[in-house]
Amino acid sequence: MQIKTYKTTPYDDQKPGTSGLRKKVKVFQQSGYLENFVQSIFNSLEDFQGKILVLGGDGRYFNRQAIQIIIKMAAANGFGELIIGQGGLLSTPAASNVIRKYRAFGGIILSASHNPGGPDEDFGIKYNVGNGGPAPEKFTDALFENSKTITSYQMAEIDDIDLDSVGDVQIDGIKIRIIDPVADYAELMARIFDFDLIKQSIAAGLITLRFDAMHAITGPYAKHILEDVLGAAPGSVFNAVPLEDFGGGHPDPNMAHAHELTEIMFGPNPPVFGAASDGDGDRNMIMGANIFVTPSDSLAIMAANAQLIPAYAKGISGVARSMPTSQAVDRVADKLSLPCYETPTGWKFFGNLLDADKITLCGEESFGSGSNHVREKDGLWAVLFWLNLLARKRQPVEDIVREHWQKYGRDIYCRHDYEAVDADIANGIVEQLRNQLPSLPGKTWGDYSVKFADEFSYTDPVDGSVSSNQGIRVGFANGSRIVFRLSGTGTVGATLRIYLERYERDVRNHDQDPQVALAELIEIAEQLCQVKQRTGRTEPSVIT
Ligand code: VG1
Ligand code: CO
Repeated sequence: MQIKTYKTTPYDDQKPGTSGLRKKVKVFQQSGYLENFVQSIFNSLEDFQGKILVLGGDGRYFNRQAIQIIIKMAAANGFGELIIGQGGLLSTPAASNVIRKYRAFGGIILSASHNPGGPDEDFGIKYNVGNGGPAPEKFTDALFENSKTITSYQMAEIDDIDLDSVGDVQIDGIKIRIIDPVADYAELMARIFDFDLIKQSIAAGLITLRFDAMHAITGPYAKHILEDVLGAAPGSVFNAVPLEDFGGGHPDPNMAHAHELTEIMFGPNPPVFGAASDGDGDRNMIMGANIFVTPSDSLAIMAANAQLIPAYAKGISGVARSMPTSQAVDRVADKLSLPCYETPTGWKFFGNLLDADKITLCGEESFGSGSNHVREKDGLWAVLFWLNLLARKRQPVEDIVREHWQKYGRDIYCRHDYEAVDADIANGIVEQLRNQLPSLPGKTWGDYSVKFADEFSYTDPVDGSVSSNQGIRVGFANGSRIVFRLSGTGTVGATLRIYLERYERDVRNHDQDPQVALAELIEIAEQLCQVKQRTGRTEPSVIT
């Protein structure tokens, strides 16, 4: 194999965020930009010669071009085998599964997840390690350092690979396998859930469903599993063909962006169950007839009912949630005497806990949940979990949620995002919040008296690594909480996220609109951070 070395100069902005490097496509199209980042990944790895690298993406604009470049670079750098999803496609959870199943050294996933796609929109790339999970911070820090000093990258002088034909090709020292992106994943799901029972419930008309794939990667996965295997009516899965620009929308499964599904579920004659997934298939939104289940509640309900699912019937070892996720799952863990961990935002922090079997289930408020079956959050897995639960319980989604609240109380929750805020203003807000922390305890607004105020820092219980500055927490004596943090996935300016939560034990108060129930906390949050005042905005860009 002919290998050519190209001289390059470093870019100074290749620091991975919450989930890899995300930038505008135009940034990635700059000369050597993608190549520098990929070579920096390889330069940060050791002992991978001759081993397997998994490669796939969410199919967004630039996916195919990027894959051809990465194939040539992986070949030049000495990988022995590449496993690539047909068409260059692999959902994020499917990629995690393929890495694990074929004992790959690691994988490169091309995705900007829920961010829009297209020539003027976003692209992303991240490296996952051998356990199938996102590389830990130690690795991404080293990668960033390498990207600042890189002087050259290597490419094999080979032709573009046909990504559309399943099968193996051997090119000099490297084997390239194009696999069906859905098959291994579908087989894994069939091992976790009671497919026969779900199938019967669908056939009997007990479960009717709609799934919005948002023109993104889960289309082919959901169509195959929900319609072909489980027998849901044709058309149950809609927006099922992945498009390079996701049809111009935000492939983000929440009521703001998945409005088609929301209209169906709150419209006339809604089906029993509704769900949506994001650009790369790792997020999920769960709905029932006339009800939206918050991701934090969904995680808690899954934990409380895990024994009804075949793969978790023997019990779960523990649970974890990201810090801004509501405390609903903590209450379940408490009742079941299970360990419960609070981690920083981002799936990479769950990896060690899952590997060490300290937890079985985990989730984030940002529409992400998962288990030890892979090392990424998994949208369709959550959907199948709920379908299995519905088939077992034979109750409407709403009843399951209300009964859960009756038993554990309700953590009324919402998140306000202020997107594309000027970076200096956003940093000023955080700085100012940080400065206020020592003076906050004891401060009182009506029923809300501050019990603690700090900046979240996490010490990994498995490897002892410390991650600081993970968000500002203000906790109140009545159990309510406000969290402030800056997003690490955006590509324009800064995004301030404000997470609000209030605990309500009394069943008579469970039927409240979160925006109303949380009004006082929303006002306190503004007094603390003054985002409206500082940006001149009157309301958040998105409320979820
Ligand atoms: C957001 C979410 C976080 C999630 C991350 C990646 O990060 O808040 O919970 O893990 O996206 O999800 P941030 O830093 O913007 O708040 V995905 O579906 O983009 O891979
Ligand atoms: Co995603």
